[in-house]
Amino acid sequence: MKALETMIQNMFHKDCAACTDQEVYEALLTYTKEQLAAKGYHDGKKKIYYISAEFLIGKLLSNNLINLGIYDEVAEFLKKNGKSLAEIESVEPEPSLGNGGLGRLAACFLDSIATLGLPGEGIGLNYHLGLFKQVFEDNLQHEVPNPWITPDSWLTATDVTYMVPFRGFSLKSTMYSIDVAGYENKAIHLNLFDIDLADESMVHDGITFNKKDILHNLTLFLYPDDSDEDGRKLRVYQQYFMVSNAAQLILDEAVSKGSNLHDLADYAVVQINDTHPSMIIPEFIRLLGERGIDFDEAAEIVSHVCAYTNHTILAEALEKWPIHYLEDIVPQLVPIIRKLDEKVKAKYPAENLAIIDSNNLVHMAHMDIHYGFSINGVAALHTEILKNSELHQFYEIYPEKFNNKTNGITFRRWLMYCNQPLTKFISSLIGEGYKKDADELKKLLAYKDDQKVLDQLLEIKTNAKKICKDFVLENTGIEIDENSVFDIQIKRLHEYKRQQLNALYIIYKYLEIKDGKKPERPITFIFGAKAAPAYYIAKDIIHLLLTLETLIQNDPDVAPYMKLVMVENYNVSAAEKLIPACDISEQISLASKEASGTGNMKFMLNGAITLGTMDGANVEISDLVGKDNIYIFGESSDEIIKHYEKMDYNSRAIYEGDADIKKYVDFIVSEPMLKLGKEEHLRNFYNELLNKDWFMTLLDLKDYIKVKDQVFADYEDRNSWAKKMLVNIGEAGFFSSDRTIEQYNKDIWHLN
Ligand code: OAK
Repeated sequence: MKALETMIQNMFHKDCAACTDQEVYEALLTYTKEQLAAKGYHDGKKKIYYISAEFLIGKLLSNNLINLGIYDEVAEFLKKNGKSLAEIESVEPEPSLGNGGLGRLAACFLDSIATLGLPGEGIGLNYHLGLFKQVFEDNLQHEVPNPWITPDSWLTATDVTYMVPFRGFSLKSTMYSIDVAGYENKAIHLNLFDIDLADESMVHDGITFNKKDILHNLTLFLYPDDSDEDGRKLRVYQQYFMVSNAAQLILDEAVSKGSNLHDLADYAVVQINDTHPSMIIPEFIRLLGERGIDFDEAAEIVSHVCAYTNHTILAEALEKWPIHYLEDIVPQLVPIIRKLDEKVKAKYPAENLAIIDSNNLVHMAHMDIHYGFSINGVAALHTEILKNSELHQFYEIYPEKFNNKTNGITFRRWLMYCNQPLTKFISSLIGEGYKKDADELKKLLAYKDDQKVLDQLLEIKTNAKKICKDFVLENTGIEIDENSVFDIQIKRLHEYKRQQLNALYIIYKYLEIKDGKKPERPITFIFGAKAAPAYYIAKDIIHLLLTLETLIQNDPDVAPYMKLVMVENYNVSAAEKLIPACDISEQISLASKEASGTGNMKFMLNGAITLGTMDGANVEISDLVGKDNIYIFGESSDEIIKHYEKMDYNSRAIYEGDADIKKYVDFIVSEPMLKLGKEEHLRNFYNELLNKDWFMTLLDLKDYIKVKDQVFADYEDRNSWAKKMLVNIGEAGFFSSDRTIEQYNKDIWHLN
């Protein structure tokens, strides 16, 4: 640590012990960046370019130290100087470059690409104010900017710049680079493009700004509000800016390595992360045209370079842009897209295969499937649903393009960093091999009947709950009990994820306690979720949860037996605090709707037991751990798909036919709730449940209550619960993103 000591002296002319946490952080940042650069970067003839609108990378200091193998040494050095690494970390701002699963997956993938030594990089945008920061006021979500770029940050400006042409003007870009360290390996780059004139000062009243001022607003926010046309057009501007930069960079790199561009596929493979980057297909064709390659050949070349991942079957998330938007913004792409569409129509005239449909909407996913060589879903069930229903018409013509890549998570962040006591314990039992070969976690299964091991697992969990308790107190002001059961649902707020189902269980439990039926042990329900700013029902559900939080907290009959806490501004750092402490992992989406889920994997790895539907990767978790080690409820995806086909779901009939359900639903607009909450929001949601309930909350409510009560009962047999925990951890190896990336490479990318 001599070099670090010298660096601190040189930067601040004093010893580490005399520095502020901010100063130590800045020194560590510089030191770590130098260490990463000194290790070097993976390179090779062919490279994977992972293009994504989101990279939810989380704080980087500790992760980099772990991957560089110097975490313990640095922590020790700081301790000797009276500092704590944990406190220094709190100075680091969390980059707000993502929204949910797709963005966090991209971050885990970069970690694994670097760890496995594959030549690759991530390409995205440098949003100055991120998604948004969530603040609660009067039990409502408000959005404010989430600035994260400081003078000293992980971003390094490069001299790479391009011109990106739009109708009427061009924008100059600058590329910024973040190093992503491989675990005990070299690094790769995450390259983020930005405009030079971004003007944060135009933002007022929360996250409002002039959506037309593209020269200054282009890289302010991720997912700007698209409830009006200006917002939707801004998204198109962003997407084209991202992919035009990416395509120019990729072509330049290939040429610099000796490509004649006819052989581009020998130099580059592009993974299109959902449809936000889909315009890279026509953009490549345009740029290849400028470099002398005719249309048909360019289309052929691109078809060997681009692969597409689908992350959702929700219709509203499948992007379709009106062709006139593209004419207004990127007219140079329109003749190319029309030609691509004509080629398709000449061969496959069916409307549901068209790129441009009869309403003049451009279906981005359709373009990806026709002109990419691979399409994958992100969990086994999800891929089957794509093949058999959502994209069935494409599967019939291109069966060879379809493949599954079940998601994964990086164990460096989601175990070795966030749960160091558990990591040490696992290493003491089975050695360190699992850190590079996650399958070795299976060795833990040999300890299933080892009393001491089971006791220690429970103790590690209780200690994690104590740490989490401090975090929750600081975040919410509510004191929770580490001896209560921690039941956690953390994910974006969406009706299909059914936080409202959990809320109805909480109402049921509240009324039971009021009736004198107290739970064996207090329960702590923890939520964390942001709602998209223009998604009003999601915001009503947040209001419902926060109102219930207050109601319970204020009720002396109930508060000793249960608590509800909703963490404000849920993000990666919060997840790192909550996941190690979880007993029950809530994965309760309406079957068929959650493409995979990755929180489910993080919880499992940290010894939580899943309570879920047979949806997304829950199905694979269930297959691995067996039915004694998971709690499944609700109708199957086949049954749900049939309800949608037959349109036979009627929530009001369920409500009217079941006095209990009626009681819980009515409670939402009962006197005690209306006294604390806002009638407009509570009624809005109540009416939604009764008149629509598009994601079938009431369908599964009774079964959910029954199974969840069983979970709480089983929790009391501490020994058998500890066994379940051990099995879950032992079987989690399959969900390492190293496995996922190996499969992408073997089946799609074919890098050396
Ligand atoms: C975000 C924007 C558009 C389309 C999809 C998303 C998204 O985040 N999808 C999520 O991707 C995760 C990673 O594959 C999955 O685990 C989640 O199930 C899915 O909702």
